[in-house]
Amino acid sequence: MYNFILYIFNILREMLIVKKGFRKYLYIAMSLIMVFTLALEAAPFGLLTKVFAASILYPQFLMTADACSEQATGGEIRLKPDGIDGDDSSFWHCQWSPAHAAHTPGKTGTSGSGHWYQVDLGVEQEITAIRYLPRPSGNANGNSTASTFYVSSNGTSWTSIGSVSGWSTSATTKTFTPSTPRNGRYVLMVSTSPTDYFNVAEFNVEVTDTGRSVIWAAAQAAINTVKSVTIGSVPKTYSLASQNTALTQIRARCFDTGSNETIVAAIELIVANFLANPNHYTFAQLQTRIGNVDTLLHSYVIGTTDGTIPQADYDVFAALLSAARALTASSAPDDIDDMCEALDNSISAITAAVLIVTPDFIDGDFGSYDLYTGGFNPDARRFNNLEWTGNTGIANSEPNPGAQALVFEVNRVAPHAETQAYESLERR
Ligand SMILES: [Ca+2]
Repeated sequence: MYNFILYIFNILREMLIVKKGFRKYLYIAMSLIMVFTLALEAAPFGLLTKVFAASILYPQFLMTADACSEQATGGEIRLKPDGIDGDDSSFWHCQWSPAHAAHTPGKTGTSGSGHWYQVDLGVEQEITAIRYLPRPSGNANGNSTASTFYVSSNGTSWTSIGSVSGWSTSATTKTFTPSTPRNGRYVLMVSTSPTDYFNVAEFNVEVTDTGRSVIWAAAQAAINTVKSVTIGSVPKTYSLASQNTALTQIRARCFDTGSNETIVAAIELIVANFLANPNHYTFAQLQTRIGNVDTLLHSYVIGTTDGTIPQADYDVFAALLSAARALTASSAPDDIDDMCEALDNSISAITAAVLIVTPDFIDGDFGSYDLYTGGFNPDARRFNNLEWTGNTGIANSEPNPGAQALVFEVNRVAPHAETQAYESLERR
């Protein structure tokens, strides 16, 4: 950018090559300016390059936030990280309930008083601007209209880089630009008006672009991937601890020195390692499941009558148990996961395989009954009023409500065209 401007400037100067009168003095003046600008740009200053260097938004995921207080209890929780989460609708707010001990606490190391919000960039940057977005419209309590900005290299010694006043309370982003870019790792905003409250929906810092955007973009994509998994304790989910470890590692790589390619590769490796290690069942959990299924299966007799399990079904479950017992503690974690899931599924499958040859409501035993958990027993609908005698609360001649949760016993009294003979009812 700087060289291009200088190039254009030189062309214009050469166009004034006729050296007499006003043009002569203009030529001399432009030549002097060129010499001056070249001197400014000469090593080690490079001042013009800095002036023309592009600013870039510093990633919020590399920041940590601190503040004078936060609203951490009650119906509305407004925490410090809410100001750097990229979400305009969430916001940090100084504590208001119970009332803040001192509503103008000030910031140690700065003059004056006022609620404050600060971010740690993790590493020193050349700060070119600070953006402040107050809480969403509808309630402007604590929307700062005047404030002073500071930078620090250590978080304790602060240097003022300017103040603003007269900002509107509207829920729009305001930008503070220091007179010159300022170096700092910590950026502090002390609100001086209003004095009762302060909030921050989004706090952003613009810095001089030093060519790290490729790394930041890769890190952001990596963070999105790591955050996209399901957190839990069962297989194919990931532990919260491993997710947090991966996120910490990704952020740490962003501060590494080295080529962009090397750092991006390291970030991608972190993601790959994280994804390759979801939760697994332990071998002990497999053993427990084997014991449970074995006990259940052998609680039934192999047979063809009520309450028995057919030989073919038994063989299937016995084969599953045999395969499960063949696994060892050093078997592939995925194999142990799959077997645990298969054993879990077999619990309901074994129960379903147990024979019910005679429905309870036609077994001649009034002490047994069918329970349909769906709200009514569909088999009860198969009998018309006259045929229904199962419910002890309904006399033979009274209408059948038609939707029974319990069917105790059904006795056929008279045929009906729409009635299916109970003898032909299939086992459910
Ligand atoms: Ca927010």
